[in-house]
Amino acid sequence: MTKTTKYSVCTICDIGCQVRTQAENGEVTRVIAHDNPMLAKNICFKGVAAPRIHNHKDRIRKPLKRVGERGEDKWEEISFEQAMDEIAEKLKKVVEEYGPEAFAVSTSGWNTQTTHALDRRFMNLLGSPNWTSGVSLCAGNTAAVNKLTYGWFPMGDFGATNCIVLFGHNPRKHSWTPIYNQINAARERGAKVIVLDPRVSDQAEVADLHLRLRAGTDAAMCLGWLKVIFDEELYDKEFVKTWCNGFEELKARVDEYPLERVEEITGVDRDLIAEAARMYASADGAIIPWTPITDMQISSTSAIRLHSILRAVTGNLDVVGGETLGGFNPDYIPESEIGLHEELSLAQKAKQLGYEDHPAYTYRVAEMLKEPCEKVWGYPYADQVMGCHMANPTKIFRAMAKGDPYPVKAFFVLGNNALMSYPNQQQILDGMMNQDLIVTHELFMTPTAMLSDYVLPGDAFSERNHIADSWSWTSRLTLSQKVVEPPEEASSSFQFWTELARRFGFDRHFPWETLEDMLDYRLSRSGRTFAEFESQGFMEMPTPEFRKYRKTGFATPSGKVELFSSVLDEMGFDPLPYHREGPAVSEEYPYLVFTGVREDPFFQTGQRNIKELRDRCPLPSVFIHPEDAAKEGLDNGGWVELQTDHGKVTMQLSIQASMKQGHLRVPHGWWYPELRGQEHLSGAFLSSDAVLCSDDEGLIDYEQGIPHFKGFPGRVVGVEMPESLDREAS
Ligand SMILES: Nc1nc2c(c(=O)[nH]1)N[C@H]1C(S)=C(S)[C@@H](COP(=O)(O)OP(=O)(O)OC[C@H]3O[C@@H](n4cnc5c(=O)[nH]c(N)nc54)[C@H](O)[C@@H]3O)O[C@H]1N2
Ligand SMILES: Nc1nc2c(c(=O)[nH]1)N[C@H]1C(S)=C(S)[C@@H](COP(=O)(O)OP(=O)(O)OC[C@H]3O[C@@H](n4cnc5c(=O)[nH]c(N)nc54)[C@H](O)[C@@H]3O)O[C@H]1N2
Ligand code: SF4
Ligand SMILES: [Mo]
Repeated sequence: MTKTTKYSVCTICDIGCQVRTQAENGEVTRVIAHDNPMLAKNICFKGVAAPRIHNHKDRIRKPLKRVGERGEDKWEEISFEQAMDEIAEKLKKVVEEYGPEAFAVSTSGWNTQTTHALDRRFMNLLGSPNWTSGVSLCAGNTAAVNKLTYGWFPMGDFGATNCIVLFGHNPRKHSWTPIYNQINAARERGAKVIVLDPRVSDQAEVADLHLRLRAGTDAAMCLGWLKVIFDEELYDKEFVKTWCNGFEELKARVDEYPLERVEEITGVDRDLIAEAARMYASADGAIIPWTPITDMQISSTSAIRLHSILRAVTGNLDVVGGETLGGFNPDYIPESEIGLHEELSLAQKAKQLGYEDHPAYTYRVAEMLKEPCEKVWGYPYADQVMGCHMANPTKIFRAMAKGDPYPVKAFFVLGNNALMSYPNQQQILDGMMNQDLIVTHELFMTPTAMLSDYVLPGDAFSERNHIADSWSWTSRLTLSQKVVEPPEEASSSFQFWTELARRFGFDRHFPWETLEDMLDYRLSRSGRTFAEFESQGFMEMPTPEFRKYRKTGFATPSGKVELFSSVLDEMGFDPLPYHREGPAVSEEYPYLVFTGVREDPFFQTGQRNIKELRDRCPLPSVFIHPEDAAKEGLDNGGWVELQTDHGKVTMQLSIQASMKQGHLRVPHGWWYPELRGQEHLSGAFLSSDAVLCSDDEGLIDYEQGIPHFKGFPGRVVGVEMPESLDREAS
């Protein structure tokens, strides 16, 4: 028996813990804690279950070609060569007939980390701007919107901070474990923690202050904090005077939000709002870590900008214990360069879906920030978390379904369950049914894969070499080593894009034969190869430098922190942040529904087929407050339909005293792998939050076109248990 132990970056979820992976006789056997004591606690039970996932009997191991009707789930096995030849031929046909913009890609770098921006490179050479990702509802869009204000997406200095503000964000032992550990360590040092959450979340339970705001009112809350900070002169006057533009204009806007108004909007007592604002502003080093809550609401752009503005005016930018603007790691060629964004013509960039109406994270803004980005960060298309020049997903699905404003006819999905990962699931289905070519690169037969023409088997993190750089969010490089070969014909997304590129004659731009060649290339400026890197250690990070802006200015058009956004102004949007109310509850739909509260055993739409994990959470639940349940006459554990004016889902009811009255929680990502062959698309429409949430023009954030997942009107109605979900009977 030969036993191997290697360093890995776990990609079961997207925080990328550093762990170790063991294999015996060519099979992954265990994922264990890191041998560095600083990293040893960063592992959760999903990571421990990785061998169960990587060795699972249902993993796709051979390229599959559709033989039945689309979505019928009937396949024949073909060779990788044949699959790539046919895919290339069909994509060429779509491009000839409809133009390169008729080709769209949806992906999620966390799962297909071996892409190295070769998808963008291929698309840019071909002429298509229509790349999007699940990160458009997560840290990707936050990164792009942060750039509007100070040209970079910072990372909180958890190690030295004295105050942590969590807007909904709820890291815990089995959810974003490293951040949970860092918050705990800070708390033990005496740092204060402020939580803003309608529920009593895990973090709220142990917070110094808990503000139970109404869902979807984060922007108003931040405006209230600014009101206190300005009125009580708690801001960093010197920094504001020297480094910020538009202070007077912002102050006038903030004056429109006296605490009485903020109390009315958020439902939080004005004294508590003031206390929290003071605690944050007067801490010596305070952070507002990234949160997905403000990535998914009708005032998303304003709310994210308000976090940026709070960081800036309180003097927390690029200081010890505040928010660090790290910049690119000089030893690793960033995806921003590999993507070849300068190859795409301005005319094609302007066709990017979202460019006209909801441009905040599209090429339109990237072009406006090009010069300052190059000056400050060394790259014109400085991208972080892959989010800085994306197409708008809603617009892509509309173009796929309706040909509006032009047809999209070929759709590639890599490491993303696109059908269920954006709002308005019916439109996504309509769009997919209307394609000439769909290709999915996956580990498992997801509902999205079932709708494809070709399904290619992907590799998993134990089967590939990688150096993770958090998609340029931090400047840390972490080693992930291959410990076993991918099963049968499974292969990396690197291989997919290079093989496709060769079939399009882009060989010159895709000179790499192997993934290791690619890693050698990315390390080339440091004069090392991947083999040398892995022999030298498992992690590298440049020594942080602070207040770098004193040398370079900020990467914005004015070189300052733009409290008044010149970019938004130039595009005809409100240059100052505001609160916009989500759709109102009514007699018919009296509750505010929010999506989220991730379940511990699963990452997003994944792992429902992994027994060890599924047993921990067999079925999806709607959370409701006890008094609301009593009012509705509903019992704990009973079956309900959660209905909105957009759709309905079926789940169990979970009565929880921690819920805020008037609110309902719907989980994300439920489908039923065990119902394959029984229910259409394995029950993808039975319990998915994406069915409930609309993406109508009037209901999305103006600047980015982001849906309002945090507080849309709904109701619950008791129903019989759906037969197909009777787990006892099955
Ligand atoms: N409706 C709705 N949509 C949402 C959200 C929501 O709450 N509601 N949340 C948003 C958020 S926060 C995020 S981060 C995104 C997440 O979006 P994604 O990160 O794309 O997550 P999933 O959509 O679950 O798709 C992941 C797929 O990748 C596959 N996979 C896993 N590892 C690998 C691999 O190594 N290679 C390949 N090829 N495939 C792999 C899994 O089997 C799974 O099917 O979704 C966003 N979309
Ligand atoms: N086990 C596990 N861990 C995960 C994931 C997973 O799928 N499974 N996904 C990872 C990913 S990609 C992400 S994005 C994160 C998400 O994880 P978190 O950042 O923790 O976000 P959620 O779990 O969606 O919701 C957190 C809290 O937001 C509150 N909330 C709801 N609406 C609002 C609102 O309008 N305003 C405010 N202030 N609070 C609100 C909810 O009550 C909830 O307690 O988790 C990561 N960690
Ligand atoms: S939190 Fe768990 S699933 Fe996520 S990267 Fe870490 S070990 Fe893996
Ligand atoms: Mo996320």
